[in-house]
Amino acid sequence: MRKATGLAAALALTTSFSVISSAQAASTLESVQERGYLQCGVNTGLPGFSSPDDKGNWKGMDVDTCRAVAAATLGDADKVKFIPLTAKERFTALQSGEIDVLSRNTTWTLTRDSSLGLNFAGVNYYDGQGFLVSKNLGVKSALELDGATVCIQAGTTSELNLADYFRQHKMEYQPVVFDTSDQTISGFEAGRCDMLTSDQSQLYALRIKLKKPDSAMVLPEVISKEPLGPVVRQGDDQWFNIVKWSLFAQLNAEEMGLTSANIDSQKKSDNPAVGRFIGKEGIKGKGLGLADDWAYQIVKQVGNYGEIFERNVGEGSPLKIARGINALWNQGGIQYAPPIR
Ligand SMILES: N[C@@H](CCC(=O)N[C@@H](CS)C(=O)NCC(=O)O)C(=O)O
Repeated sequence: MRKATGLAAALALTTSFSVISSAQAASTLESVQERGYLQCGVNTGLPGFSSPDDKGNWKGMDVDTCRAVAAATLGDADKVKFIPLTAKERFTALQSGEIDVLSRNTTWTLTRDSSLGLNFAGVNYYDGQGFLVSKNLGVKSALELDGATVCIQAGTTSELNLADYFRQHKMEYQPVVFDTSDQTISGFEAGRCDMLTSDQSQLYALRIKLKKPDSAMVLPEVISKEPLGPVVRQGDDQWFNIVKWSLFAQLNAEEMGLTSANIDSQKKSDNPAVGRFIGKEGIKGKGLGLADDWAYQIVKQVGNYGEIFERNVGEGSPLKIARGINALWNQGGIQYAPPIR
């Protein structure tokens, strides 16, 4: 037999090293369970989606997505370390492994889902980009905004959508770019721009931060599709599935009428679909590598999708956003989850 020399030997060595290292590399689930808590990347402060309350407890739809994943993987929704990230920082934090999942009002686009090495696990809120203007400006439509100065945040989908919209309508604008939403809304309040553009839900969230929320209004135009959802790194299908099914469990629970308040009493139900959901029968947790009660823990500790929506951004919140397209598919909306079976 010929002895491998030079390049061939080096190649053989590299190959065997990479085989060993990939066999030894812990999966995301293993790392989370060994560490004992989930590292979740969230917004620095966006009411309804992710912001700390007076006592420093993180609250919001995106925060609840993190809590659901912790309930499913660790059996405890409180075992989450929230890592606040700006729009510009968020993808690097995920790529570098600083966080296990990014849950930060992030729009699913082709570029982000492919060339960044990331995977979107689903949509926890269907949004669209809009405009916030001061009522003093006296405009009723975005089409009256030719020549406007626009407050906008760097590293967001909002930048390209704005450019496309103004170009398409042959209008001019001057962007005034900020790094965080606090700076953007302060800039707007200080009169640095005629209008602020962002996802519509965020406009409502930012408006309540103004000293006089009634002095500003959201224009009727919605200029883009912004499906917002949690993101994971490519290359760990099990983790991708766990985050994806943590969302689907919330939607299935709402569809089945399972709530945080009634799920315990459903343990005795002879409905087979309920039995599968709470882990009494069927595939149980095995397919995901989780405990059999993973979906039960999500609903018990965090709630179904409707409960999560209402308390954070709906009627039970200062934002009072209607369910709209975020209603379930059988209630006039487009939220739809594959079945747990
Ligand atoms: N959904 C859009 C926009 C997301 C975004 O970051 N929006 C800003 C606009 S207000 C924001 O949430 N900023 C909060 C912050 O960085 O503190 C995207 O994924 O690019």
